[in-house]
Amino acid sequence: MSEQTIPGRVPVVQKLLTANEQVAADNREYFAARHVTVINIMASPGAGKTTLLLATIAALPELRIGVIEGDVASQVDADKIAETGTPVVQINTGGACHLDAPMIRRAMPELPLDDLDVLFIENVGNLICPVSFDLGQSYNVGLISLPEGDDKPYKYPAIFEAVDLVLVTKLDLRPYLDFNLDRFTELVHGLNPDAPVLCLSAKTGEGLGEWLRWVKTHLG
Ligand SMILES: Nc1nc2c(ncn2[C@@H]2O[C@H](COP(=O)(O)OP(=O)(O)OP(=O)(O)O)[C@@H](O)[C@H]2O)c(=O)[nH]1
Ligand SMILES: [Mg+2]
Ligand SMILES: [Zn+2]
Repeated sequence: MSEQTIPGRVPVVQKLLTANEQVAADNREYFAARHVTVINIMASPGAGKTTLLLATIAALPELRIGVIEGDVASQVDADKIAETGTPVVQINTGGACHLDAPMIRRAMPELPLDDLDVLFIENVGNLICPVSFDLGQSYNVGLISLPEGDDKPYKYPAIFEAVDLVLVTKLDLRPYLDFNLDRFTELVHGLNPDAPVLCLSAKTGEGLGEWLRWVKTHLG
């Protein structure tokens, strides 16, 4: 007998939290209790995530920053961050092409979370599945570098729908490439009308100020 056939009973179908969503919710609560703003950075391999983090750390000495580096293998990115004196944890996924909430939870005891203003998570370089795994972050930021082309919102719509901010990186390469910023911005806003699109070069510093302002105005 289905529940609908029992008089007086209203069937309620509730989405159960997946194991990842449950851990992500716990992570989010833990971060919020410590007033740590968590920014999850998603992009293709080589889009400029680590370079942007290094420029951000150098430009914001007044902020207490921590970093989680996600990579399939190696700790080369974490080593670069550690050289700046910034607390950093490397997560090696051992093959997985995204971070998940339990990985973040396991990294958390290695960071001085009570003493941080902001935690940047550099997700594994991948435009597809990182977006499907909530980590407990406060914000999602998507990076796209000029050499990748302005048609990426057509091909990877989910990431552009999920982000709170889009950063177009490697702006210094603009003279050599045919990336159409107006077309790209139009495509992004077709998917996500509220997401600001900022352009910058971590190499020259052009446009970096707007990103730094965005970070400062989104601290919890
Ligand atoms: N011209 C130019 N090159 C850049 C810029 N930002 C990063 N790069 C270069 O792009 C390459 C990749 O940069 P990373 O910061 O390592 O990129 P990533 O996204 O962290 O890469 P993965 O961690 O491997 O996914 C490096 O050779 C950087 O020097 C930029 O603003 N302009
Ligand atoms: Mg990197
Ligand atoms: Zn994946």
